Amino acid sequence: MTRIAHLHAREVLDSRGQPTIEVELRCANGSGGRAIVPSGASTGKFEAHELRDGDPERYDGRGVRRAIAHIHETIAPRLLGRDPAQQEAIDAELLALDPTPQKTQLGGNALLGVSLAAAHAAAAAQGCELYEHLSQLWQASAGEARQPAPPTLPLPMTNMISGGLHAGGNLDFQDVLIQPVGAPDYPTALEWIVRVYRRLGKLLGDAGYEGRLVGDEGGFGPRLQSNRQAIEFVVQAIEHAGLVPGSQVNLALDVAATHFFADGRYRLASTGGAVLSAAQLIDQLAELVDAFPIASIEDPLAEDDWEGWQAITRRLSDRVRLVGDDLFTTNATRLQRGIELQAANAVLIKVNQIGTLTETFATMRLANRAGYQCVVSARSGETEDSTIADLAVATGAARIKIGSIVRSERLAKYNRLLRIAERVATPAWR
Ligand code: 2PG
Ligand code: MG
Repeated sequence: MTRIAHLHAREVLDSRGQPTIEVELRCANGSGGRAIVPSGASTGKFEAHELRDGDPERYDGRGVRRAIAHIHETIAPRLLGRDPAQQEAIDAELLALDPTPQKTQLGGNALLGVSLAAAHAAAAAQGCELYEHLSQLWQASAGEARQPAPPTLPLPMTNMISGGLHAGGNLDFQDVLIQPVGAPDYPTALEWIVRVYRRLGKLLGDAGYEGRLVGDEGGFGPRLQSNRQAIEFVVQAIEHAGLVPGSQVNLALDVAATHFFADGRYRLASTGGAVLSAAQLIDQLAELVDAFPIASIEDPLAEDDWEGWQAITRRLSDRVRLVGDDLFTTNATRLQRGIELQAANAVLIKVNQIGTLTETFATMRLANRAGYQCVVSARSGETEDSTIADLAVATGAARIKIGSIVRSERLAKYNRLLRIAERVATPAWR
């Protein structure tokens, strides 16, 4: 066992050139750990609060010096001398320091940086890989009631075409993604993804669309006619890659419907400005599921539209994973409500939506108990930090969503999984 001797936070930049927090934690035995906090663009309103300075003189008000001051002045004095491996105790201390529901006092970003850095430091102190340490924590957190799954490699769901708030184009849906479900192992899955991505770029270019400009997560951002056309291009790219759409590589959508929902209606720009009720949007999505090998739809409806969520779950849950992102915001209380209402059948897991590792585990445990699939996800604003790769492995999560396979903040995670795959070979999807 060792003790936390020093806690230091600094401002660094994320993949959009926005400031974020890096926390570095040093232990008495000389080991240490470091973590960087990600940041979303299409955020849900129930997410943990991202504390920004609001000073227009620096980074247009998006600096994070106040949150960093909270780490140095309020959090550090309470954590010095503690064992970094005591994750639950550390996170409980963080929550005691900021008991507000959305971590508005100290900032969810301040709490998360410290929570994750502690895990990194604890792994280093034990001389083990981060996923091994996280696996120990995960197993312990499950108690005796249920033996949690051993570490596995998650199936990547990878962004091919970007729309919504992540790209400058005209598509309403935020992502059209692929899932290489027929791949025998993670390295093969990754090669298939890259192959499809390359074929897609060529197809878009040949058709006169921009086949190289990419959105925030590296997916192509062409100005297409419709969401449907984006899906058609991706199916064609799978075929051109010599793979079978459906059995080898299927599709997933992140509709991110919250961002085009206003006054009880869904307002689609790319289909001639159609204004739809929830029932009409569900009809359109069901048509797409009938026409294409779509296996997963994230945020098909808005974050407050519980009735719409219930309706789509009744209609499609036997064929499609319905993933709650803005709906649940990795929050166990909201997920519990979803389980009771039978809304969705999968949950997106983003550590910065909730703010501590312990709370993330709690949400994932609840999901596992209720048979909801866990999809560990990056944010659109990311960095070289690859913690979520280890988290997905440690918890045996079914899927990981990192964005596309270009841009190094994404590849930090894909490449981390390649390293882990040398030691943990079992794919979560087979
Ligand atoms: C999402 C994420 C990642 P953001 O909606 O699932 O793709 O986007 O980080 O902007 O919320
Ligand atoms: Mg989403």
